[in-house]
Amino acid sequence: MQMTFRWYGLDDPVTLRFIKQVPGVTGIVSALYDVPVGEVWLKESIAELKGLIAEAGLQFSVIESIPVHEDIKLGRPTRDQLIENYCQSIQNMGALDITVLCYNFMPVFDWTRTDLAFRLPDDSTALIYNHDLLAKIDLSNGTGELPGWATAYTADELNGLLSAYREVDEEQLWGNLAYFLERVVPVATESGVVMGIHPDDPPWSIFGLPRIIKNESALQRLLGLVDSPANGLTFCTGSLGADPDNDLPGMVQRFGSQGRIHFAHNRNVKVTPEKCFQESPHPSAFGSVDMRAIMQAYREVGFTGPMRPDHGRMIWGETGRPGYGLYDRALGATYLLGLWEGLQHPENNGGTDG
Ligand SMILES: [Mn+2]
Repeated sequence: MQMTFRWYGLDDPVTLRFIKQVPGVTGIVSALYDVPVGEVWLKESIAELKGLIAEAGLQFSVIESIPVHEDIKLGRPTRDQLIENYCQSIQNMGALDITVLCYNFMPVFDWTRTDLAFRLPDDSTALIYNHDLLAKIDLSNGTGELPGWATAYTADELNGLLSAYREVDEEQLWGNLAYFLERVVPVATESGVVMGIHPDDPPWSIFGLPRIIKNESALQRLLGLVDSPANGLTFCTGSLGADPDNDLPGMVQRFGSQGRIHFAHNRNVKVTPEKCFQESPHPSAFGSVDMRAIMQAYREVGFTGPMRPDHGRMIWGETGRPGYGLYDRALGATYLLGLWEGLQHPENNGGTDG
């Protein structure tokens, strides 16, 4: 297992130098944030980012994410050119030996929350989600009321997308995902890249939009769309863990032993009443996710891929990008590495890898 950390580029208040100081973190998860969705990620631009990361003594381990254009998810005729561009981006990352690609297939919005800075009794702040409150958000004037998405879409763009998706049900979305993967996965395989789909966050429909990557049977179906090792998962315990019916350690066992988990996102959520949750500190005791059992499962399947602490709270007065401060994520990385070390099989003789 390689411990990694997400970094948002030169604008990120959490610098590569700070990340390098977190014990045991050797890999970076990043992306090009200035390429319009659908355009090719140029090899030179990816190489420049890789160079910055290498200068800091870190490895560019994962691209999270190359966004999938809405026209691909909607199955519009323009998708073929967009898929061709996507393939070119994959070839470019593969040529630079960046071998893990995280992506998602969520219509319009990926992660959604109802408060990005909910104050907890200890004065830290966390992201929370309340399904009833979300349902009350008015999108008729655009995304202004949706935390984290205020400027993402104008009213016209959003209305256009929402009405286009009214014609796409879950089965059609599955069909459009299959169409995409049938074309992209062979290119990934040739390029030495493995793909990991990120589950839907939260793992249920929002605003009437179809959502399909939400539980074990969906993940199994996804793997069967193109039965190739390059077609795999980003296993996010925070996203899947919002639904208490998901057996997370069992899923790590079953998908990990098939060699299909390519990237691990470890995050804890405290699931409050149905379809409500609050992001909590990484250790098992603070949320509904049994992190020890999950790490045990990763140990048992011999997981060798990248892992990262996922969102953290804001603590110690830190300000910055919600969920992506330095301190709580660093505590998360240290906790996960501690579990990993403690769960080492005695016959492994104390090595830190494997
Ligand atoms: Mn995640």
